[in-house]
Amino acid sequence: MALPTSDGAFRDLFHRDSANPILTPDDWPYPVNTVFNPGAAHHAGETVLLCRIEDRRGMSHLTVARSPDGIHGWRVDPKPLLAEDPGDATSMWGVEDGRITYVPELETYVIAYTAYGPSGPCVALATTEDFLSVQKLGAVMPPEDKDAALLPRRVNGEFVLYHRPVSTRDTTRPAVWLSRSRDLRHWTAPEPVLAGRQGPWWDAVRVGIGPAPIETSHGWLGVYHGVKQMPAGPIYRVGLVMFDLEEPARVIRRTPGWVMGPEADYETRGDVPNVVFPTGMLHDAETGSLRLYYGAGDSVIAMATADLAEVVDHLMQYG
Ligand code: BMA
Repeated sequence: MALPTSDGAFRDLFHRDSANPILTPDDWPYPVNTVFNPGAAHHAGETVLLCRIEDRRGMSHLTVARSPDGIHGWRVDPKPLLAEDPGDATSMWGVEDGRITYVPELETYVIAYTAYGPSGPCVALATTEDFLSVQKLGAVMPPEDKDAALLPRRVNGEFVLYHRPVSTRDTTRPAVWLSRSRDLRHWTAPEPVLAGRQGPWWDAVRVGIGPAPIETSHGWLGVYHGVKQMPAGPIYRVGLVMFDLEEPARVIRRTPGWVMGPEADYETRGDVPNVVFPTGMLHDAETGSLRLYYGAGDSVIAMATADLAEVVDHLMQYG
């Protein structure tokens, strides 16, 4: 449902698929608690989702699901692609929220995920060519840091990783920063990119990057989550941002309002009610459509489509 306003900020750009939720715990070949926050990729003519599963101990792992059209006919792997490592302090409590980027230069997919251990969540990377096996690069940012996504190519000779460190001075308002690297292993000190707005704003409490941003002629199109704290709990919604193509730390456009928020019943209930948490975005160059994959209520996976040109037009009206 659109909520029209004078500035168009709430325009209905994203359309929920009628098959939503497209993946739930009932689709899993083994017992799980919840299925959410998937990374997305085109691979071998199919859509691959790298789904976060919370098991019945409370720990998370990442498992692959494949579908011919990205909506129906999912085939779920019988075991995880990435899981907790009891011998590794950074991931002994599991792995969460993998965002996938295909990097043509490396001819590989890079998975940026949250490794979780006693020191807190931190950003880790792994690569895969086939979604059957992975090469782990391990933790690349110290805790507490999460919500990382890599750009698909170097900018001025360096790979660029958005991530969300928590400052020890202001632990209540985590924000998006970025780091740069020539080899995906050694990263520069974080540079601030995007902070929550203050007071009553829908994204005042925290913001984090969603899926890996997509390159457009106007800039890098990013989707982010923003949180508002209500007496009944937090509300996670979705906003749009455009980063400068040559200077991806520079925000050139940002929607004032959210473009998607929890409305459907599968978004307003669940283990964490009122959460729409986008982690996968695929662009179909032939049709110009975008598919946004997201966790709903931290319990199931849903998808919404949009038209890339419409999304960019909408975003470009805001300074
Ligand atoms: C964030 C992350 C996500 C989760 C979201 C809503 O901080 O932990 O994994 O989906 O909160 O609970």
